[in-house]
Amino acid sequence: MSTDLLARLSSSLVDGDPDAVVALTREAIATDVPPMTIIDGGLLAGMSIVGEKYSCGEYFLPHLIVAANAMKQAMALVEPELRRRQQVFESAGTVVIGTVKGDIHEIGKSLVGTMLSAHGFTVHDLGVDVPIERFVSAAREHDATLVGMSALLTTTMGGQRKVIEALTAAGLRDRVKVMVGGAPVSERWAEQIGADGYAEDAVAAVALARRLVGAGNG
Ligand code: B12
Repeated sequence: MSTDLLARLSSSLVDGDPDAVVALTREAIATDVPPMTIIDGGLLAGMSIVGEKYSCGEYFLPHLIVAANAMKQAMALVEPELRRRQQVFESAGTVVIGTVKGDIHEIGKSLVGTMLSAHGFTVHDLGVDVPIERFVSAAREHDATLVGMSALLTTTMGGQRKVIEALTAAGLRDRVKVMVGGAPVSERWAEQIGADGYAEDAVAAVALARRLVGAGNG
């Protein structure tokens, strides 16, 4: 019964059991549950509970990481199914994300990227130590709706401003929203450098991204 299977899939994500998430996703595909139903009724349902638990302090970062990785593994199984059935998986928006030049901290940036991808965004992760021009060329190449920049060092956060300036100089700033994050970054900093938003963690980043692309829920 697909409803029971989806409930178990959602619970396994909430319980942080990646093996069960993968096994139940495979079972759902094998029993012909439509891919979008697997995503909405199982994976995203579980992920939103994880997000709520994190926001209210019941869950901590490790729970988020485990769930996000499990979701990523499950999405890798579901996405080919979506394509096979020629269902168009409507992306919530296209995000180019990376850690700015001179900075090799990747955990937070990757978590934000994974969470965005888990919530329907198409994510191009440029990695760490990303040169200014690379953000600009990737935004153009992928026709990005959003550029996300991470900086964990006070010495590298200025790179976020430089990327915004470069996006403006390249004539892309009107087309792309910019969000920034990282431990030393703040709402105030985002305003100072002319970013469109700041989020303190990956859950808030998803809400912010949705708000910036006009998908609500932010
Ligand atoms: C792990 C770590 C490292 C690892 C990184 C490994 C890796 N693969 O990423 C290593 C050991 C390599 C490292 C190196 C260094 N580190 Co370090 N590092 C840390 C540490 C302990 C944790 C960072 C982390 O991963 N946190 C967990 C993640 C999940 O949290 P997060 O990154 O903040 O991300 C969340 C939010 O910020 C937000 N977010 C993040 N990015 C984005 C992007 C967007 C768009 C949005 C919306 C949101 C968002 O959402 C994320 C998820 O919830 C921090 C301490 C700290 N409290 O931050 C120091 C810290 C950042 N490091 C520090 C320093 C000084 C260094 C070094 C210079 C040390 C040295 N002398 O070599 C080097 C710099 C190397 C370089 N050039 O980048 C300092 C920075 C001080 C400062 N203010 O500048 C810190 C604060 C430690 C300290 N208290 O002194 N580091």
